[in-house]
Amino acid sequence: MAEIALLSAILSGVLFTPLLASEHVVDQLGRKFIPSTLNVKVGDTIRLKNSDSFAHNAYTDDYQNEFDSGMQKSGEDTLINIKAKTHFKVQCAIHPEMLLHIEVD
Ligand SMILES: [Cu+2]
Repeated sequence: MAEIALLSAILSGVLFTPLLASEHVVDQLGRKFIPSTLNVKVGDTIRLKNSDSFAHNAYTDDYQNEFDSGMQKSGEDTLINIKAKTHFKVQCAIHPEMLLHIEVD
């Protein structure tokens, strides 16, 4: 019976999904998100780096993937956890020209 429960858990993706979750890296450099578009999956993480010599404050208005880095100093990393299947934008509160499109499959 334990084998059947394990097998059905694997088939339903309960155990499989975490193994497939991956981390994507996006840099903030020259007041740009690099890359500026990204395809990810629910459960993935985006590591947002800051290679500029000044601070950024990345955030999104998307309520399903709510995120606000606060003041992110030069050289610091911040993580975005992908929770919902949607297309959303990440912007910088300090530099309005910065735009990152994230498509969640
Ligand atoms: Cu910025």
